Amino acid sequence: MNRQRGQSVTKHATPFYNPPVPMIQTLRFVLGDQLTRSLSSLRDLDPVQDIVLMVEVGAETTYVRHHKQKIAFVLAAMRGFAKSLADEGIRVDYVKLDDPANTHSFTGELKRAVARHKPARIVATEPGEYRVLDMMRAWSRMNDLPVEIRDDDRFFCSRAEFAAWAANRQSLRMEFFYREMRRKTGYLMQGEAPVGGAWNFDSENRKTLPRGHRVPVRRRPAVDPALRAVLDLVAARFGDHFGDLEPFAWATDRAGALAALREFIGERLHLFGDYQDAMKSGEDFVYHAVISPYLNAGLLSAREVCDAAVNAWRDSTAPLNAVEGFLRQILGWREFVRGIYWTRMPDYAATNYLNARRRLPEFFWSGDTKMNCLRETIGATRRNAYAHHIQRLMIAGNFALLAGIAPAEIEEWYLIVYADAYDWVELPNVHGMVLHADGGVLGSKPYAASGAYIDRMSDYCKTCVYDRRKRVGEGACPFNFLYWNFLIENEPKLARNPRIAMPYRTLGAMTPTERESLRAAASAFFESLGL
Ligand code: FAD
Ligand code: DLZ
Ligand code: SF4
Repeated sequence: MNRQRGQSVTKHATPFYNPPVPMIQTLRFVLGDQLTRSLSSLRDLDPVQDIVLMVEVGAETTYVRHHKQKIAFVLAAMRGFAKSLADEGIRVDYVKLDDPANTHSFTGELKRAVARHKPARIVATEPGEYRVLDMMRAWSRMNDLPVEIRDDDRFFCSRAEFAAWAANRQSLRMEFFYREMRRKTGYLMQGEAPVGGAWNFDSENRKTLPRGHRVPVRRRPAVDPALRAVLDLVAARFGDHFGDLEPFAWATDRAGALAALREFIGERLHLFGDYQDAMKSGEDFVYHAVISPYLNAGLLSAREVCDAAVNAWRDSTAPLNAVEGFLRQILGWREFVRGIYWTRMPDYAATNYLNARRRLPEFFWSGDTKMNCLRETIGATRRNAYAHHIQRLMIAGNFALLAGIAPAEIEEWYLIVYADAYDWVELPNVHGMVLHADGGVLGSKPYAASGAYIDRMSDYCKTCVYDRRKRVGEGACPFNFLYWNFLIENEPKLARNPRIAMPYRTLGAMTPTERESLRAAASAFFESLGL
């Protein structure tokens, strides 16, 4: 059969046309988080001579046991993207998860595809995980073919550019990197100076939600038949994974992702700055954008998101503190953590500066804990495969830091439970920002906080069985004694850090008996959790 240009190809285990006419020149392998039409590996695609390979494989769905919604999001988005390529007249060889011949690994499926199509070469875009880059590096030898691995230029800062910036710097601080990115892109700049005369409006951005304040309701996309099929597949195959599958929280195509971006810019961006650190019971999204899965999988580009935010400031629909605060997350933190990941891996993941060794408590999976802040955060995570930044950092992360949970245990949890989690972004955030396991490469101090911070930024403590004002004794908030116990346990490593000098001064003023009672409260707590 002579395949016409414009005919799409899906789910073939065996050669789908015979003989291949015309010869396949280039096999372009697109991964599940590379769903962007302008992807570097698709850029010079010739619809006549080239074929795009996309594969749903068991190894990726279960190398960690992802949240059900994460698997459904990635598979539905992959299928949608493959269809959009096919609609454009591009030939796509798409291997589905339930294909009986599926070998369930990237390498195995590439090998089968090479046998099917006999391409002259393979082109791919570099992956978001070191684990997969390692695989890709073996593909040329294994298939006896040239394999070109192209830069992933969906980021403002290339890996090489970050490495050059980082070289010879004593310490890598996000703030200085971010300023470079502002200068490079010209976002919110007036010549060499930042618009508004400051790089940062954080002092305006720490408000709590006023009593009775109603956050606009985030809309959920409708479930169409294609998504229904994926949801049913995930329910049947991954029913025992963490998290609720429905109601499903995510759009799975570019149109839906763009609608979500528009909704954020129109309805929430203006208060993003004010309430970016706020937490409230029952408010799973507050004023956050809720677009990270779309950005990371390629349904939205970082540039269009930043453009949209800056345009809202130009149109006076969002104030500078909101737009700068938002830009800093994408142009600053997102690019910075990626740079750290690729300049420091693979050694980065193996560090454990604070020698944290405890196991992850079971309640991180069940949500069954009396600590209201953690129950809220884990509950939201189960419902949506999402928690906002402050819940990730100051509730779940803070607990893991204070309790000395082993980095690998809590990193796996984050990689599993969030729909936006890929190693390049999850690992530096957890390993560096939360756990300080890198000894200060990513941040100058650990974000350790007691119950007072959580009480200030949320309403969680009001309905909690624990008393956030009590350090020890009956009903004392665990974040309090764990906080002081953490400072005591890590005194030799942290006491000289000028950024946490103040709590160490308070600790220094405590009597040995007070210190001992904090240690005893923490020990009893760990014992009660079997840690
Ligand atoms: P908003 O708060 O509205 O921010 C806008 C965008 O900025 C986000 O969509 C995201 O792309 C970017 N961003 C903000 N903060 C960061 C950051 N620290 N690092 C990288 N990008 C950032 N983000 C992920 O995309 N994947 C992860 O696996 C991930 N794991 C995290 C783990 C921990 C412990 C912490 C503290 C943060 C983690 N983040 C991760 C960063 C951040 O929490 C999420 O990007 C954010 O919550 C996504 O929701 P949003 O789109 O509503 O973000
Ligand atoms: C997360 C994920 C899942 C669940 N499944 C697939 C898949 O079946 N096929 C695929 O190409 N990608 C999947 N992904 C995303 C990959 O894990 C991701 O592309 C790599 O980790 C590199 O970042
Ligand atoms: Fe969390 Fe403590 Fe507040 Fe309870 S009292 S919600 S455990 S910080």
